[in-house]
Amino acid sequence: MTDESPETKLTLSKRRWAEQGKFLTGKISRPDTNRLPPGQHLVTNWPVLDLGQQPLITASEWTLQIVGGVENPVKLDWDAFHRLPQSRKLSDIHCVTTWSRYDNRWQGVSTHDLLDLVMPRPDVNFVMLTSYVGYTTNLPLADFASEDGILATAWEGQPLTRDHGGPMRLVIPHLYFWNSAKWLRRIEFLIGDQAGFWEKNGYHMLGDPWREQRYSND
Ligand SMILES: Nc1nc2c(c(=O)[nH]1)N[C@H]1C(S)=C(S)[C@@H](COP(=O)(O)O)O[C@H]1N2
Ligand SMILES: [Mo]
Repeated sequence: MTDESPETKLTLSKRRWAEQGKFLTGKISRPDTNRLPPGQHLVTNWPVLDLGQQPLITASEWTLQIVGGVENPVKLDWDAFHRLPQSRKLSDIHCVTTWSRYDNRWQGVSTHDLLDLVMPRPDVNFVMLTSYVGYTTNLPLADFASEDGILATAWEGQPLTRDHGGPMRLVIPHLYFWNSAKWLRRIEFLIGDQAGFWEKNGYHMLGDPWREQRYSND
């Protein structure tokens, strides 16, 4: 038989993503030297920081919506999210208010595996994250795709507590922690950068702790 089986749009998209995705993911990870970024001090507790409103979202009402420039936009409920590959990551937290916390054990879905599911289009280069209660934060797609990036549902073997963003939060450990949206509900894939909540209010558009990118004019 010389007849080619018809390729579905999704198959073609997956092939293209496989080509493009390998250039995107895994390039950014924490440095081996200077583990503590400049101007930071270590804490052993885990402070709670947010704008004060901590939404109560049960697993049964929780959803994660993926929108914007992707081949496969999805809305995942709790069960669908847990059918995705589950990963573990070990990473440090660096908050712009100068505390850092080493060796946090996370479980959840790696941002890499989420990208493999939704397949951003080739021209997408930024993401906007939106939480329940409206908090937003923006970051480059390449940083979202870092090998340490995880959509975390557990910390130190326990379900993520409500005050730390449970049932699910983002963790992008190589950027200041304001980029790691708690109670994450929506990820939008964008062409071009847009400012999220703190980025509109004076924080840096990226927030690299090793370059002390705290404020927008730094
Ligand atoms: N939804 C939401 N996510 C958020 C915030 C927030 O106010 N709302 N604050 C950010 C900031 S500035 C920090 S330092 C971390 C704090 O996370 P923690 O309370 O688990 O330490 O959450 C980030 N994610
Ligand atoms: Mo922060």
